[in-house]
Amino acid sequence: MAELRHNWALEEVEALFALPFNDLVFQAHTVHRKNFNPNQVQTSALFNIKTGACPEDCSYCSQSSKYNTGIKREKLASVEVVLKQAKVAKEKGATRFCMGAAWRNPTDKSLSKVIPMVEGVKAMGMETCVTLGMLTQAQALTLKQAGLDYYNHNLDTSKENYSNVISTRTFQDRIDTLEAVQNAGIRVCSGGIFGMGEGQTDRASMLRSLANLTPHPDSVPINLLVPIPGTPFENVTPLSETEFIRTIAIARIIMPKSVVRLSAGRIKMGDAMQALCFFAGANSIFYGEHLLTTPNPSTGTDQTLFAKLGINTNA
Ligand code: SAM
Ligand code: DTB
Ligand code: SF4
Repeated sequence: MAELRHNWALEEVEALFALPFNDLVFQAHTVHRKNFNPNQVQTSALFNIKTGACPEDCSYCSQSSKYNTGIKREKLASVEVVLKQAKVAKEKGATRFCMGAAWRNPTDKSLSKVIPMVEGVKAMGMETCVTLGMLTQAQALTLKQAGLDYYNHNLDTSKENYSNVISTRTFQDRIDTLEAVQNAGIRVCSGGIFGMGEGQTDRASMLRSLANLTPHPDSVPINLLVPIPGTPFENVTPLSETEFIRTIAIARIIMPKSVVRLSAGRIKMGDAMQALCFFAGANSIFYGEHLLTTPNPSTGTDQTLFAKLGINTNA
């Protein structure tokens, strides 16, 4: 079996994008089969533990304080509310519970309030994941001690396109946090958003940056932009379905052992589109009616789709 590579050249990733669709997807599916059960999809539930009023200016986000998106701001949820949500998610069949906060970075005080949430979810027998913005090395170690399994921190877009999307932090800031997370021994969940008006070279560059991390992220969320009214990206021309499937296929080929998550954007995708994403190598979804601030297919809808496709979840 081919070794895991961390030295992808941009031209090599661009050459994958240039392949005929059938050749690319066949190659991706072949890699997928060698490394995973192709009929198994992992399910993660998401819960927003702190909503809105974020000081960052990410042009895609409903929760940035810079844009008028009509979002209802909410302070950090209580441990009780979070654990109640986690219980519902577990009963519905989610195997991982991801908690998100609209922060640039947590203060040590706010982090101390997240710790019992991580401990509580873990005690329920689910995998734990949080996404809280930038972390210091000490904060990453605190989360590790609490038993955190995964930290989600997306590269979001290419280094070259970064300043067109976010001006309040740099691409390198993201890399620094990923390093702190990895040094602490927490598994890394990192991916990006596609369909923000970026070029194909940006898509190739971002996937390359992920694949050239050593080790590869354990989990790679591939988000299709959910256009949010009031944000600078509300009217961006949507990405074609075939181009999105290509991004999944290439993520699978260049990060053969990572779990690739078909993340935001599923609400607008039909059965055949999702089926092709799973065929191209996606083997995880966000499961449950809500993402952070936008809707996601219901668990019933997903169960019906999985039954049609003969897909098992690992619940
Ligand atoms: N504030 C933290 C951060 O930015 O890392 C954690 C929460 S943030 C909402 C988590 C991720 O959600 C972002 O990195 C981005 O990839 C994704 N996201 C946010 N808004 C989105 C949208 N409208 N469409 C698709 N993905 C989105
Ligand atoms: C990720 O890559 N996607 C999730 C999660 N990590 C935190 C977030 C998707 C957000 C979609 C828009 C919203 O619901 O606000
Ligand atoms: Fe804040 Fe995260 Fe939204 Fe950016 S993506 S505005 S950091 S919540």
